Amino acid sequence: MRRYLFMLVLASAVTGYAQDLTLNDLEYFERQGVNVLVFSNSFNGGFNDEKNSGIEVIHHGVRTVQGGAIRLNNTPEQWDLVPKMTNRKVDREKGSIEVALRYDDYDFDSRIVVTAKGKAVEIAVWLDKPVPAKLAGEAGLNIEFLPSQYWLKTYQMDNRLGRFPRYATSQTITRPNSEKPRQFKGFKTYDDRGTNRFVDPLPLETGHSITVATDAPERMIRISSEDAELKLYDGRMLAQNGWFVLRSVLPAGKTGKVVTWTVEPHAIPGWIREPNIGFSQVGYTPEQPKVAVIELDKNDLVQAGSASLMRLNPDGTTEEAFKSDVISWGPYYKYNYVKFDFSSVRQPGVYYIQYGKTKTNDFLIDEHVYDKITDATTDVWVPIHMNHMYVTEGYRTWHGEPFKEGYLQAPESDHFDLHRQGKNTDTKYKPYELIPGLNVGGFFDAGDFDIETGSNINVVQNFIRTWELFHPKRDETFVSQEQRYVELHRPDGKPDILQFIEHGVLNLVAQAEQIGHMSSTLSNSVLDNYHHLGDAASITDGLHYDPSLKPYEVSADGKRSGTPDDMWAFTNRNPRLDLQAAGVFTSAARVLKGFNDELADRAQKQADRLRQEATALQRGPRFRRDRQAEADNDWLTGLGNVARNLQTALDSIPMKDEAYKQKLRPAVEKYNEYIHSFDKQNPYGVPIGLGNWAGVNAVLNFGITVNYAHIYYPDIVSKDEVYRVANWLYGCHPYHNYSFVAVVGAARPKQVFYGNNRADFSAIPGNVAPGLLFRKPDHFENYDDWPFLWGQNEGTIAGNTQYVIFGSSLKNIVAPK
Ligand SMILES: [Ca+2]
Ligand SMILES: [Ca+2]
Ligand SMILES: [Ca+2]
Repeated sequence: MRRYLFMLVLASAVTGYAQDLTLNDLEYFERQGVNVLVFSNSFNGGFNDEKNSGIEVIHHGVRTVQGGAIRLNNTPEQWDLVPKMTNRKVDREKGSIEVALRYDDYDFDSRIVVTAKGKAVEIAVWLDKPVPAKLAGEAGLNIEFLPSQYWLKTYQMDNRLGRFPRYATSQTITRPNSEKPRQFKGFKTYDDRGTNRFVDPLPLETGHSITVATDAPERMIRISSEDAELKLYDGRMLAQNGWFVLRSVLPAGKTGKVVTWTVEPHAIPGWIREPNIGFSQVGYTPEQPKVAVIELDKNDLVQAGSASLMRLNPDGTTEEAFKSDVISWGPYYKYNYVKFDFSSVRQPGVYYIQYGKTKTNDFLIDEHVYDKITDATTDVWVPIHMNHMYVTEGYRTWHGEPFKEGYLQAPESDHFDLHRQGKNTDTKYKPYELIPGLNVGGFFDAGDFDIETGSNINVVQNFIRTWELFHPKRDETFVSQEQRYVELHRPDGKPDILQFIEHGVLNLVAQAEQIGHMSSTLSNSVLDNYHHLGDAASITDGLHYDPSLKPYEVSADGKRSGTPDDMWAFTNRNPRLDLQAAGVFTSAARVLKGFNDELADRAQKQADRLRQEATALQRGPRFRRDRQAEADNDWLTGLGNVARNLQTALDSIPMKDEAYKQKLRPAVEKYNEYIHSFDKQNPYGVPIGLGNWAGVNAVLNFGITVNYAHIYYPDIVSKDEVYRVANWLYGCHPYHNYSFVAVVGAARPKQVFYGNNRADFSAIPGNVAPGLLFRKPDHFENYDDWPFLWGQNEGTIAGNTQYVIFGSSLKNIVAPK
């Protein structure tokens, strides 16, 4: 061992510092082409993907390996237990990072020490006490490989060759549930169909040394262990979002250094990431500013001082339309940025950008480029997300009518989708009792199928705002509430937006009428149908749950079953939510008058009642503090307040007089400062979020406010500003330059999204991705070959209808009617 180390030291001395992995200032191991992160991002449990944490490798710019940690399953799923990091220690002298991990549920502690050893890292597991008996044979050192970057590539385990399978087709066994480590909060991700056994994958390969991607230098990694057996698994056997897992089970009864791996990610000598030329895939109008942002590897020493705009002529020739020096913006996190301004080119045509050897795909300069930006969202994405309807398009049925059995009163419970039902139901219903009339209207939340009441309120609000300001009369959707039937691309003589408002209000009013107030959510009762992928109508069996029947048993009349799959209504009263609903009911009553008078009256009636009751409730001591906070909030002074509240103020302009509009001017001037502050914060000029849900909602809110501010105050907020968010959405952003809106974008929209068809590596047209997920300490990411991380790829009903407002307002500004 000592000799081996000596040789490594000698080798690194010969080949030079830059060739070895070293611990950098941001506390990760780095060499050109390889970053090894050790718990820069830690596990959270439950709702989080848990494919974003532990020991991770960013390999030639792509995060292809994560999940390095002590885990309790061969192929952990989202709700399997995760270790809590109780300590993290960086030792610069030794070039190591040590983390202490703990499973409270099993009183189980371990330590992982990762040490740079030349081009490799050593990962060592230390135990001060042996693995608890209950976890012997279950606890192991795991690491996970991104399937879309490894499938169809070869591997070699010891001397045996294999190929990572494109689809999960390995083997499994079943084991008694009693042997399964507990899942998060005691939830169960699987329905065992009464067998009392869980499925456990068998390894694809077993040995002591593996090289993955022997046929792809940019993905090749060698991992070996002398003291432990390596087992390779396919996590997709249990869950479509599973990764390939390499694992060594910790030995029972031992303490000290119990497992040691040597991990060497191959680096392509002198590798430099290809420049990412950010530009709007939708294209540009002749008059608008046109600035591409070029993202450069820090080792890329500005290979070209200039960039060119090339025009594709209709006779098949290509010519340089414009050339100019690029202008340095500077560093932002791990990359450097330069800008290429070709605003002076106004001639309509087909163009591409060339920077050094990098060429973009083509795009248009034309005054009509924004004409169709909302059509996919309003014609396809939104109607597909209409709940309680059969939805069809051409030859395809998107889903049958979901949840025919209706919704039960939720019992006291803690919920996997961040909801809670207290001991009191706050209703006249007993736990598990059917609340009639709720299976009508409403929109699926996102990639899941629940009705989030807050989001559904937002949807109706967003459509009302769109309608009242822009009156889009587009009719491409047939909606029959009577038949519970929706058909895409079949006009029915009614504006789709009004039908969407009606559909949202139908569910919200039913909640107010049947429950007496707003429910926080209508959601799944069991985790094993919450992660449903496929037709929404098959999530539940459509039969009323009858606990007197045995599970899976159906009553003689065929109307009831013993399967507890019915959805639940979470009914704890929240006066703030009731007030929000009352606000939207008042606006809806105004908009629906003459379209659906009966529903308009019902909405108004509930608005009045809810407002009165909620206001009375808020006088109670429970809510005194909120009221005080609101009163204290001097809501349109200071940059922060203006940024937060200007939109609400702008929304009421149509109802107010000229004096109000004048009074608002200083706030709009402040907002204009806020807009320009982003030019200094990052090279893209928009607010960029760093949370575990990438920031598209904040970006869209910003875009909407900029647009409205320009509409009402064009002398303060200039027209040039309204393109900031469009550029970002349609391709001018870090990591890649694809449009974040599914199918929208000239040549290269994103191709995979986290929608309910994500297992098909597909998208529902018009979906808007959350965007760039930030991984600490310095990495932005948006996978376009792996849909399953909701933080970067899931579109939501609130976000996508926000996009409709943004797009409608942009179209209106660019091409006023
Ligand atoms: Ca949800
Ligand atoms: Ca219609
Ligand atoms: Ca049922």
